[in-house]
Amino acid sequence: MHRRNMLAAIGAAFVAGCSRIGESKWFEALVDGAEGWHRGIHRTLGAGRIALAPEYQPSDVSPSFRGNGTTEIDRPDYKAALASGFPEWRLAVTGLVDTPLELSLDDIRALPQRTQITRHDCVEGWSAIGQWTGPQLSSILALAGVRPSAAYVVFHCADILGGAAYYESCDMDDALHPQTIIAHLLGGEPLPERNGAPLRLRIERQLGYKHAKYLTGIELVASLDGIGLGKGGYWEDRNGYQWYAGI
Ligand SMILES: Nc1nc2c(c(=O)[nH]1)N[C@H]1C(S)=C(S)[C@@H](COP(=O)(O)O)O[C@H]1N2
Ligand SMILES: [Mo]
Repeated sequence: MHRRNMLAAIGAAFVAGCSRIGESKWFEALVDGAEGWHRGIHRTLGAGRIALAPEYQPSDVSPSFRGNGTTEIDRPDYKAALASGFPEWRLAVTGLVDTPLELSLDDIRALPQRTQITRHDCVEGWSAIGQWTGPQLSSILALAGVRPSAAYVVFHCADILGGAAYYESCDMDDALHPQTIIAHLLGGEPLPERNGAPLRLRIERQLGYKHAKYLTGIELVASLDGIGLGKGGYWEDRNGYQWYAGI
């Protein structure tokens, strides 16, 4: 059997088993989000759930982490917020959650933090290694309480490109992955504007365009229909980029 098919088969058996056991709220949430789950199984469930992206040493960090896509937001409100350290910036957590949240940067900094040195790969043909710090997305989702019907997390951004807001999305597998964090520090310093100040997603098993910058909201949804043009991300909608951009 082809390795990928074998993993899918193992994954399907695994999910069926867990579904019967229903041992935790998270498992129920994952298993009940059947649409997204089946899409997930189609790739590499089993290995995918536990595989970590490589992490590097401080000596491997690139001297400067270039910016790409939107690298500045030319709006007076954003510039003023940047200058004052974003005291009023909020990350809204909405959609299929028990408790919608409005998190300030202080709230984000008060959560348990993860620091990881990872390589960013952009489809345009460049890579950089950076040290990112922030809470795991799973901590934020646990605070909000994800409803069983949620299958995807949508990331809303503050920048508007050609009339449409940048956005991205992932399934619950990547959302709950330990290396999926909401970063507020790069190299121990607040994110520079070009890298997505004040908050950006790091989703380390996927390509650069999935790492949404300038985050304003996280929305839990059952389907990606009706979000943007329906393909799960700004570039997925426009250039036919893959929704699952595994590295
Ligand atoms: N909000 C937003 N996020 C974004 C983009 C963007 O234009 N806007 N570009 C994406 C692309 S294609 C890449 S490669 C990375 C670049 O991150 P960097 O600017 O920190 O290098 O951000 C991604 N996230
Ligand atoms: Mo990119």
